[in-house]
Amino acid sequence: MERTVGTLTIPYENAVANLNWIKIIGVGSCNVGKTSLIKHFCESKFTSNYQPTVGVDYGFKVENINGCDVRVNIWDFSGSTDYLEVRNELYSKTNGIFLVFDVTNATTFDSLDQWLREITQYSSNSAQIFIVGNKVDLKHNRSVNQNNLKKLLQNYKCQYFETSAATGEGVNDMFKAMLTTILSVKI
Ligand SMILES: Nc1nc2c(ncn2[C@@H]2O[C@H](COP(=O)(O)OP(=O)(O)O)[C@@H](O)[C@H]2O)c(=O)[nH]1
Ligand SMILES: [Mg+2]
Repeated sequence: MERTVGTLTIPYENAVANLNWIKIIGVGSCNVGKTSLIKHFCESKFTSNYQPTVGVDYGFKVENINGCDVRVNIWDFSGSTDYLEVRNELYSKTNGIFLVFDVTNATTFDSLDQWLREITQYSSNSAQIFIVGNKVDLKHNRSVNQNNLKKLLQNYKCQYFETSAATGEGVNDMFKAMLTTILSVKI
């Protein structure tokens, strides 16, 4: 449709109202790949240079899920406990949380319990929680015990996804499943 530069064909309020706004946050220990997963989903990028997130990282994307346009706002919380106050603030009004561990680093898996306690304390009950085992491309270095993983998933009744931000394996599937679940609860 023709339009003059700087003007919208429909009022701004209507354009924005047509988009469902969704807030997703990524949590988990440092270095597990939260920023990389967001970058992959929002910008189809991957970098192997590690740049620790200071405080918070942000990405957004407009996605069409089952005929519904959604603007997804994704926040990457720093895994460092120094930023506890920032994280607690940002937990508010969250629709979905992806809790990431690194399948090659059992310590990051062991800390999931503590993260789940923090999540249940600070986020709203309606927030959908997904657990993500990232770095599955490093097949030979897997070190997380599968039985412990099964037990954790049974305890918390969360959906589980395996991803590689390096190859992209499972990344879009994970975010799309999150969005579909969030929309089905929201609408
Ligand atoms: N091999 C591999 N490396 C990854 C993957 N995801 C992230 N990384 C690397 O792990 C490091 C930490 O990633 P980053 O996204 O900054 O982690 P964050 O601290 O959780 O945000 C970086 O060097 C990434 O390149 C992955 O799926 N596979
Ligand atoms: Mg980060």
